[in-house]
Amino acid sequence: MISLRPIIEKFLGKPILDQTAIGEFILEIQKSMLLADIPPKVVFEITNRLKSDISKDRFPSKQYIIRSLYNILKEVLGEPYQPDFRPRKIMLVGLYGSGKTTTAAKLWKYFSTRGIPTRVVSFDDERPAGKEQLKQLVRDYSEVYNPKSNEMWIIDTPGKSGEEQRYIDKLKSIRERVSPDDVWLVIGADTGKYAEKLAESFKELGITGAIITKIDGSGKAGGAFIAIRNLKIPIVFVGHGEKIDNISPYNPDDLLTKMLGFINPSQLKEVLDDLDESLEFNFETYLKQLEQMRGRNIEDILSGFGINVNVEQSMKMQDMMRKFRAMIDSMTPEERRKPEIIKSSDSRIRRIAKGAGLNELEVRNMLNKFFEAKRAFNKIKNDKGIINLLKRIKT
Ligand SMILES: Nc1nc2c(ncn2[C@@H]2O[C@H](COP(=O)(O)OP(=O)(O)O)[C@@H](O)[C@H]2O)c(=O)[nH]1
Ligand SMILES: [Mg+2]
Repeated sequence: MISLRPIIEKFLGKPILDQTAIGEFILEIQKSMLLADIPPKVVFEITNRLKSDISKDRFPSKQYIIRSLYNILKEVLGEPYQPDFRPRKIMLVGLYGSGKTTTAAKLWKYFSTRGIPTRVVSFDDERPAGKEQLKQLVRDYSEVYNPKSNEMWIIDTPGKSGEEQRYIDKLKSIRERVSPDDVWLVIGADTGKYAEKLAESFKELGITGAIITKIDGSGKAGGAFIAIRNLKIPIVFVGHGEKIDNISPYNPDDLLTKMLGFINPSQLKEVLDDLDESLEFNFETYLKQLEQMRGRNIEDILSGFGINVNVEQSMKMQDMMRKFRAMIDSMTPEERRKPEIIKSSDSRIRRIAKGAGLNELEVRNMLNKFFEAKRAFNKIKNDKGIINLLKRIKT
């Protein structure tokens, strides 16, 4: 199963959130989704929506971006399935080997252990072994189908072998005999994005739901889910192992959790909230941001934030950044973490000025700019510390 967690962590670790960082994040998400066999059309829909969400906020924070991705994926993955326990006739169809017979047995177990009398019948006359397989797995195998019965029925069918149209016609004639309430398409997770084409080829049968099997063994599971969701076919159950109780009603939250690599949505929330708190504004975080800006053009970085500067302003900024660096280099680790202690100490200011090759007035001025930026930062609580500072240098 695809996990976007490494990409998200890398993104969260970026000291500066500019257009380059956002662009790189989106590109990596795209790449990872395409590799997980999510249909390209859907991948671009997701990232285009993300881009448009981001552009709605002039200064989007990392939290805002991750939450937006979370919400978009949640919408794409659709609603959880609430099993219907009224007696129904459920016909399973799907390719040979997709897991129909196994799923028939699993559904029998699922319903009968919940007190719903359930019978299983097989219309698979092409593979007599399939009937034997079922008889071994379920207690209530029925040799004959009784359309008038008031029980739940699970109807197994042959898989595709031979020519396409002959196969579909055969399923249609079974469908007529059975008159099912539901026709569920069983799809192996390894089908990935081809699940979409596959589902189209079964359309004539009036598919009312899809079951995705073998999600335990496929890196393409995300692709199959999203391809089916994209066709607006409800996903009803999910098979996650060879054992008879390895089946669960579809729950997009589980899937989302796996995709994002967090244990559950509330853990994701915790991670984001922690991040809010960890956004300390001090010279240590500053230094990290300065490191990231090294060798890059200030004008480019700022224009990514919608701030335009002229050559003169840009030179003034470069000069200030250089002085800030020299100042931070002359600070003790404690001073970097707690800039407040410098402000009230003439001897510290003197020492830092000397170490940085600046005069004391310059150090005081720069400290003032720093605290101004910090106040603004605390008000909006985003992570553009250094950008805030640059804005202040500009004027
Ligand atoms: N790992 C795993 N294997 C599965 C799952 N569902 C079915 N299988 C295996 O897939 C193979 C084909 O299953 P079967 O039910 O015979 O497919 P059918 O041809 O569609 O009836 C069997 O070896 C099953 O044990 C699943 O959810 N996980
Ligand atoms: Mg079978």
